[in-house]
Amino acid sequence: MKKYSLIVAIILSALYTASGQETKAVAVTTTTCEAMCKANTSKKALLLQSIEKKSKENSASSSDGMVWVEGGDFNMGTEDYPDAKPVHKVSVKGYWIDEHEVTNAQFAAFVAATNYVTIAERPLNPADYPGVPLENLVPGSAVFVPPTTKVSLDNIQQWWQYVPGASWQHPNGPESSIEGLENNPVVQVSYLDAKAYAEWAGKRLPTEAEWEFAARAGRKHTKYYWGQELKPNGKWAANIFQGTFPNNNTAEDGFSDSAPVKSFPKNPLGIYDLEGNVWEWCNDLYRDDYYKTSAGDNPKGPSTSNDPEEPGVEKHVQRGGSYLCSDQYCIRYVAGSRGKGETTSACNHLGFRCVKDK
Ligand SMILES: [Ca+2]
Ligand SMILES: [Ca+2]
Repeated sequence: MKKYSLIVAIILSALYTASGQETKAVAVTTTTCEAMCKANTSKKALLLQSIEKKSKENSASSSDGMVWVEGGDFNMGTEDYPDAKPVHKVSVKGYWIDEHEVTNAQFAAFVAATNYVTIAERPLNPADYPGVPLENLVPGSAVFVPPTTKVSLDNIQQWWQYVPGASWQHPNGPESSIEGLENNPVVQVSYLDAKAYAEWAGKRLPTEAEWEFAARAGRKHTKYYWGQELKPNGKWAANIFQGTFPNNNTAEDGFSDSAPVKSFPKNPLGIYDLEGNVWEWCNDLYRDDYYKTSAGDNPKGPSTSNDPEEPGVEKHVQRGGSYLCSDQYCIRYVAGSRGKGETTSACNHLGFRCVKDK
């Protein structure tokens, strides 16, 4: 299982960093991680049971939490980003979509039912990490660790670290937990993990077109899905980043991390948090030039992936931006804009939601 080359770069750079949290991050060996994991086993089992119980209670007291989206035509994309143009006419068939991002409680129910192990929790294959000493190949994932001072925005390794032991149950590293976060979106899930959940739930991941159609919700084209203003009527419309990225998150919208789903207003279709909160995997492979040749009728993505920034790395589309996006940086909550990520990689601001056919 080859992880995102960013993660490889982070591991390698941490090896050669003499100070700070990066060194600490890779200093956790397999042995200590195993000991730590074993010590936490019973606590984990209890937590999973409790989360699964809450999930059952939630699903019993509501509908299945999906919204019907009537099919139709729309103009997809934006001229503001090279990989999101041209704006082109697309039609989609009707479909059901989760009204909110998949939560920790929902993912816990999946894991409890199937014993599924996410990619971030699996051993790393040394063949995928030439030059990295075996003791550093510890299961983990990418975690946002803000620098303490303002930094230039040209090197993401200043705020992304590979943290051994980070996983969906420990989103920010082994010391963190999802206890009390049952209704927050699950994170640290790769595309393959999200797909496995969707199949178990009798659903599927949305196509990129379905995701954008739901986000536009029949509204006229404006800069943001919610309108032309970043902060309509003085209120934040989605969980994004305020302050100075990446070191000073003022959390003016109430959340410096993910928010419980449905914390912000729903869109006209009754769907929550498409923009912001956590990035969402789509089923489509990512190509930067796909919109130039995309089919207009229910497009399902290209047959091959290509990201000129990382040729040869298979990526899938992500949409909506996250609690780490601001108008200063990332800004991919802007209507029609696109994101992408390596198929087996995860991080702590990336989740998903599902759709279902009629
Ligand atoms: Ca926020
Ligand atoms: Ca979202």
